[in-house]
Amino acid sequence: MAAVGTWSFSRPAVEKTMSMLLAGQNATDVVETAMSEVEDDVDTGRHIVGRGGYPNFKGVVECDAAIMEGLPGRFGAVAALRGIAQPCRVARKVMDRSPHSLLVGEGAESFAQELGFISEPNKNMLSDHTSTAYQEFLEKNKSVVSGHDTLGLIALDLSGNITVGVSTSGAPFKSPGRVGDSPLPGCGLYADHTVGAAAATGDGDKIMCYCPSFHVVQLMRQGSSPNEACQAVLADIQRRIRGDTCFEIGLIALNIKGEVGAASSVEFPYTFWKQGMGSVEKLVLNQAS
Ligand code: SD4
Repeated sequence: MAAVGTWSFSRPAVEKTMSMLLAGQNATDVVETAMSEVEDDVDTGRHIVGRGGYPNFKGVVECDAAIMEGLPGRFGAVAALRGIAQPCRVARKVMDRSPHSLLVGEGAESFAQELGFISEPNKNMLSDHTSTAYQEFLEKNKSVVSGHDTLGLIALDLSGNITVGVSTSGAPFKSPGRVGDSPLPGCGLYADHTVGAAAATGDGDKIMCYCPSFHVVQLMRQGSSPNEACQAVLADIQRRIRGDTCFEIGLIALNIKGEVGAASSVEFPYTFWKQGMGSVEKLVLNQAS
């Protein structure tokens, strides 16, 4: 059993994952529950996940989320979803209950409503912080918020099942309808039950051009450790952009032996737990000295 999550704000999700895995729950239930708690809490998501995420340039919160099990064909995602505080739960329903894999916008919202999700007015999706930031954005006519974040979470359960989930409100003050890397399989996340799983965070408009999560899992399949795989994928991106400053990207990976790895182009805290550890540990890559 093991779990890893992106950024410091994944700690409560990884702690929840730890306690649910120790109670014998399966990886998919654990990822869905742990992610949705962060999504619904305006304080733990760094204003970039679910309720309390930054809105688009028209002031409307639009979320992307996805979940992928290691078993073939087990993927569900939503994109540009409005009014639903826990998009990861809708992504799970897409995986389990829809003949499709990715639903967007109004169609995703209608699907959620049909399954009993309550669609909330946009004002309930904003927090005091994001309302103020949006007013500043309107007044200055430019974004006063920098950086990109996604909650990514990978869990490996007692039976060896591995599941990865991601959730984000996307780039702050983005164009309405903009979709990032997070809900795209192979880009924001990927899992294979014979190998392991990976997730990405950062500038999704760039990340989606490189399919880094699939690439990490492929390298692990060929024998790389999670850390070697993440580092090799980042090095490959850096080689392909030929010396330009690398866009913001962070990668996490977990293999089915419970080994963890990460790589990033920026300072990147992530949190990790493995069976035998008493508590969740925070690790930081590229920490500024
Ligand atoms: C995205 N990778 O939508 C995600 C999260 C993000 O600013 O970068 N938010 O591009």
